[in-house]
Amino acid sequence: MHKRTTLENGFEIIEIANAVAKAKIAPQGAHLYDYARRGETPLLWLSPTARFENGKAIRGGVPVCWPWFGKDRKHPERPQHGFARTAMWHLERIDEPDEGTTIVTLTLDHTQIEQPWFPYAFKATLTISVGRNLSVSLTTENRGDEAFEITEALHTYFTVGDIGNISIEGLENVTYADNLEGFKHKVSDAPITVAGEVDRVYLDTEATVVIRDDALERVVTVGKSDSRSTVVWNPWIDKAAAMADFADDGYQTMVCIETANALDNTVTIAPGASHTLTQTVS
Ligand code: TA6
Repeated sequence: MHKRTTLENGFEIIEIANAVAKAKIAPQGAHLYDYARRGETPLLWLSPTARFENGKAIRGGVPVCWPWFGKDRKHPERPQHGFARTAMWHLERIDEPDEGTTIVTLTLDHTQIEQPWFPYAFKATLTISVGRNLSVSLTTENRGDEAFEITEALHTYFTVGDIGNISIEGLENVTYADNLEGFKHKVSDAPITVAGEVDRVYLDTEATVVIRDDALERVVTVGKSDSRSTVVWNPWIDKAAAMADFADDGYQTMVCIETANALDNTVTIAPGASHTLTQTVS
């Protein structure tokens, strides 16, 4: 089952429900912002103060950072994390191959959006598979006659029971750029625990990440393909308080594990070629 709704302010949402799970997606940004298996605590975190307004990225779920990740240091005037997450994507199709699987496909191409930053012929496709597991794929096609370079992230916000009671495994001994210290490179041989602001881009890693959530008594596995970077972020107290759409205490029940190609891990796409980044959560 799926239903399209327009909120009073004109913001569109798509609600998905099948035998095993439910989800909500905004065509703006192809933004999956709610997913839960039936009867379970939602997998994705959504700020209670998130805004559902045209032109504003929803604070939570899976923002699509594309065709660049983060701040563009060469062009500081550009929107952070690219323009895809506030663009209106086209709902291409919804397939229900079986009673427990719903596949939603949305597209954004260069003819659908006026923007001065990425002067190429492109088509981006986001495919969301809602079932017992959640899979999100972002495909970039180069439809022009010159190569272009992107960075990207599926900037996924995960719900946790208590940020002080989780450990994140899989990135031990992987070099990361610490955004809290000018992207200085560091490494640790221990699972990640969070007791303050964390903002790290782990580089040159294809590793599966596991969030061990003792409070919710669950283990969330984040697998990926064609992704060389994994971003781990928690804003902690001050940064959470500084964001109007991020509930002040929201940092206590979320962590971002982002499947990405970021910083040094850029992706060059030749004319006529395509590249697909996939995050699979179970
Ligand atoms: O992914 C981590 C990060 O780059 C942080 O530095 C922080 O800026 C976060 O993304 C959220 O960015 P946003 O533009 O969504 O507020």
